[in-house]
Amino acid sequence: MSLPVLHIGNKRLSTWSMRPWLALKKAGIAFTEHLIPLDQEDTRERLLALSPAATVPVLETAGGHIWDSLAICEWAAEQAPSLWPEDPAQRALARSVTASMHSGFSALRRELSMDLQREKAAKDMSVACWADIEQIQALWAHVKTGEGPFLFGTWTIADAFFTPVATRFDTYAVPLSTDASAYVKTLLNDPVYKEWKASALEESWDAPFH
Ligand SMILES: N[C@@H](CCC(=O)N[C@@H](CS)C(=O)NCC(=O)O)C(=O)O
Repeated sequence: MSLPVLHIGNKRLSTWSMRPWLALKKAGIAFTEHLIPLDQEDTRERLLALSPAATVPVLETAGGHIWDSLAICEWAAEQAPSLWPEDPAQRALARSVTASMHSGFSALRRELSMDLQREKAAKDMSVACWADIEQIQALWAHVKTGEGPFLFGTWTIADAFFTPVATRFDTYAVPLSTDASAYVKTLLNDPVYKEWKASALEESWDAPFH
């Protein structure tokens, strides 16, 4: 059977694509990747050919196409259960913080867009963005077990969802608590993330068409 194909956006920019890419790699699930450049004249048409959501990531499997970063991560966790914590209460908590990231923090997402090629520099931010930054740190402090470097000790999907946040905190030189800084460092020094980043730094970029 042929390998699943993970359709992704530009590695430099696509936070949603990064999450399942990290999860599949961490799970040791073999896949090939296919990049669809974002913001080009034919992007929407190419995305619509993959899913009615017209977004990346999409995982093309023998059983069908799966879209949405969280759905793809859940597919991976069915094969590699260690992508979530083993303890049911911790697993529920991990799903809660992951869902918070998946559906929230819109000011942070809007104002501090991920760009792995951007030169590190602070930026003016709205009150709403500062509130998101505070809330994320509070979330981390609430769940972090202290038993390992990641939120739930070993690496889980929750860490995949916060890795793009860590890149934003780094790129935009956001001042953080000591614990939050240490966690950001852990995420950014992770070898699997570094593999993604190395490709992102090599990407060329065609100007957006609109
Ligand atoms: N909730 C979706 C969001 C996916 C999303 O918004 N992806 C962006 C790229 S990062 C996209 O495909 N945008 C459509 C476009 O650029 O035309 C997920 O988790 O996968």
